Amino acid sequence: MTPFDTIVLHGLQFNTLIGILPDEQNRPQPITVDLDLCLMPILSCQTDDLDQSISYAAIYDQLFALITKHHVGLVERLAGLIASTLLTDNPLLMAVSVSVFKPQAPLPGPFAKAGVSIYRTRADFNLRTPVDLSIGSNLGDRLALLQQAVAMLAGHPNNHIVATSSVYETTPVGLIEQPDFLNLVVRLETTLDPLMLLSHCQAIERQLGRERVLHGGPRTIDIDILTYGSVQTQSAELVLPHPRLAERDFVLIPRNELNTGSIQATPHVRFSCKLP
Ligand code: PH2
Ligand code: MG
Ligand code: MG
Repeated sequence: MTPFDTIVLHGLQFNTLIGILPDEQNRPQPITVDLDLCLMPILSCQTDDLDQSISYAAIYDQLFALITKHHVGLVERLAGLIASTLLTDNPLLMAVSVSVFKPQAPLPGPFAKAGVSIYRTRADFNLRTPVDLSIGSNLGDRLALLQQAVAMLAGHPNNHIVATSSVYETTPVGLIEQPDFLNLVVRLETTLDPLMLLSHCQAIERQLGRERVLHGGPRTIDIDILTYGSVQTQSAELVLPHPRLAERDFVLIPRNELNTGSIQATPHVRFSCKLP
């Protein structure tokens, strides 16, 4: 099952120059385009705010501009161009299926449909999204664990680390009868979609000995996605932006350091140092 919600635009009709036969070079012909636009789910779908979705009228305009501007030979090339343009111009679009049909394709006999169908993700076009992650540790060699987590994030071919905050020692928030944490915020660019990134973070947590015993209890490593571009999503797996982002000094202060370059002090945040 796809993890995405899909906006469907099927049977869009245009007239354009397309084809590789001499006959097709000067005579525009009809094409039909089907689009399935994959977005991160908003569980409740409880908003009329178009900022959280994609306007299909805007998509139509982008498609129209592209199809009337470019004269390509193969339907494959047109489908690829549509996929890359839509993914580039719409940061909330995680993946797209594009089908292009030529109802008047030059075939020797009758046919129902002739065309191509492709599925492409942001990673296919190396489109990077800025992401902030919060990492915390309060069991074991905390600093070494933070370092390893950052190295493992950087080791993924689809991730590029942009900046890391200082490491802060913080008093526990929530369950207070546990050791102090070391926390930092990592800013990266990724071509993974949010759920793939979440899986990668969870794989790192497992490899660094994370055991889920007590909810909110001590942990060797905890990696939380704070923001993924401007994406908003709510599902059983993932809520973005992180719902407690704005309440927690151990997130706000390192994140503020990345945004402003300066370090604030509060009672919850005791000392800071750079990752070795
Ligand atoms: N993580 C929690 C709960 N409380 N407190 C601090 N200081 N640092 C954390 O990373 C932290 C916490 C749940 O993930
Ligand atoms: Mg957490
Ligand atoms: Mg977590």
